[in-house]
Amino acid sequence: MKIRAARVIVCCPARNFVTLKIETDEGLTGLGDATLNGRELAVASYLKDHVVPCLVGRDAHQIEDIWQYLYKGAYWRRGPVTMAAIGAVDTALWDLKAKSAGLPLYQLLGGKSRAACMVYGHAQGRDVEETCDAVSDHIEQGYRAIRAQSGIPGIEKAYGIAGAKFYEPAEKGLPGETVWSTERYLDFAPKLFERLRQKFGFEHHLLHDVHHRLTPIEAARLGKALEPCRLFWMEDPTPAENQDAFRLIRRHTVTPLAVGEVFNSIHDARDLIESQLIDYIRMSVTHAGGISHLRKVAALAELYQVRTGCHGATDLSPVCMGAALHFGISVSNFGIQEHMPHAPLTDEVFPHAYTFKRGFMHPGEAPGHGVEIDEELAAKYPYDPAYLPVARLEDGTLWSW
Ligand code: KDG
Ligand code: MG
Repeated sequence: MKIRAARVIVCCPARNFVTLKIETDEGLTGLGDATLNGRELAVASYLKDHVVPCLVGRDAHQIEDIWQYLYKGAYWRRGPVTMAAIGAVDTALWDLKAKSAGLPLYQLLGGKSRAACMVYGHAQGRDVEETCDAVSDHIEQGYRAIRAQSGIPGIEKAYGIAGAKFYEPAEKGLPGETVWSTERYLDFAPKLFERLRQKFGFEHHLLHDVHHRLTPIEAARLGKALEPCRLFWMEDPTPAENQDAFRLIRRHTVTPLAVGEVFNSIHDARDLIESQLIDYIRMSVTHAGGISHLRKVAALAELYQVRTGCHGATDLSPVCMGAALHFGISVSNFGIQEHMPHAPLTDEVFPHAYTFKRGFMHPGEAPGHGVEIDEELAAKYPYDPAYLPVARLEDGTLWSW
């Protein structure tokens, strides 16, 4: 099965996506997601200008060799742009291999380890009571696990609170600015979860994303304060470039920790996993070099009882979600999968076999990863530049968004 051609499709059906389509001499096509929010064209160029010319003519079955060729062969290793590009090739090749075998991808990954993947939804509100309503709405939809984010008194545009129904942090034009106050947040967050537990009890899992904004000692304080609320996880409490920060956080709290949505290599996660400083690893198929590399991360994590909790925000395309669900249903140490439903237009452009039912998702039984692209429809929605916002402290200091 030789690679005949490969094309990069950039489109904006409700938001920007970069998709790689590989075609074989047997007439099969495979898809990979290469979307890097706010930096889409960098990956598109990396693929178009540097990767596609090296793919044509290769045996599409040689997934591991092609991965190593693109990784080691480039000399310049790692980084979000490189790894998203390699991830798209890898995902498209797994899609092709499974299609050529006539099997859903999870069968090639060892078969099912569970009936379906538990997912968590996003409940958000402008204040505590609106967030309570959103949690209640998710419970009605059958979610077993819910991430809760709320507007914070005195903070304009708090992280995780979108005006629209379909959460989308990237905005048209130059990066928007938001204001952050750690003091106001730390005062507020425990009250939010106390209220949620008081109202809904302990039947459902509650999750929370700190989005890289605290210092290690502040994160330790928050984790400790949230212990009575028994969170499923506290996500990205500090920026994870400093992995030692997690030693300090761990010394003070038993609130489970989830990290890794901005990681792109097993080397980013190795110390955190081997030193048992985290409980969930959140790397995605798209940003972490595809299914092949993510399986290696999961295998390392399995040794330490660290479970997966793949990033699944709307900026990861349905192609990523399809691949993530095949990965999730097959891997032994699956923990949970993030689920932010895409806008209906996104779903129309990317028809897919995966389904959601009462808090669980299933990848479906279609051969491959089960996600396709309607190119004619996609062409009606050309790339529309958008940036993620930045955050500043109240005195103007630039902070982690
Ligand atoms: O593009 C950035 C988003 O994917 C990110 O802000 C979402 O933190 C996020 C999450 O946990 O889904
Ligand atoms: Mg996050």
